Amino acid sequence: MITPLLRSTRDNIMLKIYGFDVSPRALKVKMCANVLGIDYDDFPVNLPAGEQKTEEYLAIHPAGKIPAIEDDGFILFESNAICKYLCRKSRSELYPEDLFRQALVDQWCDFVAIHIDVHYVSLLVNKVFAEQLGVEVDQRALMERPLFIDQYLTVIEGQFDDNRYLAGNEMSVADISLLATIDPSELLEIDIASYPKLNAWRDDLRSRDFYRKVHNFYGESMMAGD
Ligand SMILES: N[C@@H](CCC(=O)N[C@@H](CS)C(=O)NCC(=O)O)C(=O)O
Repeated sequence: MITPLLRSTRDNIMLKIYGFDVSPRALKVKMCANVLGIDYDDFPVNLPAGEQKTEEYLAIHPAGKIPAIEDDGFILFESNAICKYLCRKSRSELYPEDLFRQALVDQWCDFVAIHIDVHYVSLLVNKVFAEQLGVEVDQRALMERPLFIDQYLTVIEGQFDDNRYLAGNEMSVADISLLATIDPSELLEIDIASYPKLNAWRDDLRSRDFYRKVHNFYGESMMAGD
C-alpha cells in the first residue's frame, strides 16, 4: 500500500525528510539533522513499491529519487546539498564558512560521493536487494566494486594519518557523508577493520547519539553478524 505523502504526522515540525530506511543517502540526511539537533518528520518512500515514481513524489524530486526534504515549503534534493543547506541554516561549523576549510569539506564530500558511494550502492543493489527490486544481478559489479572500494578506502585511511576527521581536525559534514556511505559495510562483507584508522574513526562516530538514533536496519544486521 502506498504511504500517503505530503501529509505531516506532527503539525509543528517544519522539516520533512523523504527517505527509505535502507538508503545510506537518506540515513546521511537524518544523521546530519540529528547532529544539528533539528527535529524532523520521517516520510518513508517505498522504493520496491515504486512510490518514488508516483506523480505526487515526482513533484518533489523530478527524477524520482530519495532523499529529498521539504523545509517549511522549500524543497531540496541531493543528500550532500541537503546536509550543507541544513548546516548553513543552523550556522554550524560542520560546514565551515572559511573559504579553504569549506573547499576541503567539499572536496571530501565529492570524493566520497563519486569514488565510494556509487560502488557501495551498486554492491548493495546487486548483493542484497536485486531480487526485492526485481533487477538482474550484475556479476561484474559483484567482482569489481569491492576492488574500487578497497582502492579508495585506502586513500581515506591515508587521510587519517594526520587528521582526526576526514577534512581536518574538526568534524564536518564530510564525516557524516562517509559514515553513512560505509554504513552497510558488514552487510556487504567489506572489512573496515582492515583499515585501522578508518575503523577507529568509525567506532568513535558510531558511539554518538546522532548515529545511534538512526541505527536501525544496518545496526541490527551488524549486531547479528558480530
Ligand atoms: N546522488 C543522490 C543519489 C540519489 C539516489 O540515487 N537515491 C536512490 C536510493 S539510495 C534512489 O532513490 N533510487 C530509486 C530509483 O532510482 O528509482 C543523493 O546523494 O541524494
